[in-house]
Amino acid sequence: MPSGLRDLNLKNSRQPSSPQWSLLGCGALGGVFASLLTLSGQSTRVLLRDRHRSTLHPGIDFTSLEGHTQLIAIERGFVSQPGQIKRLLVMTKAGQVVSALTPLVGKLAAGIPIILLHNGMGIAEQVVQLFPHNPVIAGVTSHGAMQNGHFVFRHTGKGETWLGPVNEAAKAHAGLADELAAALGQAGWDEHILARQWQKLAINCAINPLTALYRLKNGDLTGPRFADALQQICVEVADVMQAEGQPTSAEELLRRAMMVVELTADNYSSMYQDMELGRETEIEAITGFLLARAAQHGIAVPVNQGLYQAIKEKS
Ligand code: KPL
Repeated sequence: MPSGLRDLNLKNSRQPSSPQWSLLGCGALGGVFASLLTLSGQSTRVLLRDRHRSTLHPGIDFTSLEGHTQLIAIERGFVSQPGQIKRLLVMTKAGQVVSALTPLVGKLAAGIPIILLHNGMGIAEQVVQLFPHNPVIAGVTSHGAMQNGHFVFRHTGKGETWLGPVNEAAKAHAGLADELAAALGQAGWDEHILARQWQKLAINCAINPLTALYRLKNGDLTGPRFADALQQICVEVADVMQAEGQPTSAEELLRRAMMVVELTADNYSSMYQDMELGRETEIEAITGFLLARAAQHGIAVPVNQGLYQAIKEKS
């Protein structure tokens, strides 16, 4: 038990047999979302891989934004025997979405919505191929989270969350955003989620590789040291976005990125955390996706290319 655990409140120890939410991917952000959903009274089951069968844990050790620590009882299930799934929230790292979902092919009933919340782009299209009879919803979130041990999570930043349809069937599920809002304080539905995904991708291209390479907090990106690099990253991303039919400008992207830098000044980016812990980063789905789109349009993106290579070499 971590020493910081002061207030042992075992919440929601009685779970209904079929939870409202099934969550795949209980990393930092997944753990925080599972905690917030449970605390809001929405039953949540965390689906783990079979290799975790023998790992015992009494629940999630959750520290809120206000610094209040409590133990939350959480139902655990296993991907091989997932039980009845009403809706599936996927919060694995981008690179693991497809492999985590593959065992559920043939087990997930048609019509059950799959909600994808990860950094980067290019994954949702693969999920639609895997599950042609399910509504697929893409989301972006700017909440901050940290994992400080096995099932030990801290909510480090209150952000915004947006969901939107990837396929036609998903358009009937706008109400899911209201349910998430009840847990997170805010969540919205946007039919044009692609635009928000690109905006988030731009922010991640700017913040994540630099903070991971130079081992910095997000807030350390302010000031003259990184001004040129950030400017160049945004110029290149804006070029690609415009070619993709996403109206934007380098100035707008830089302004948004710097706003996030300020709002999350004390946080370590997810890529920083992944590199520190020796985990696979999301560079492929973030900068890698940008490079692929840039290549299709014949646009040179040398600064992003350099950051991509540097991260690949270091991880
Ligand atoms: O999404 C993020 C991440 O760390 O992956 C930002 C917005 C950069 C916050 O740290």
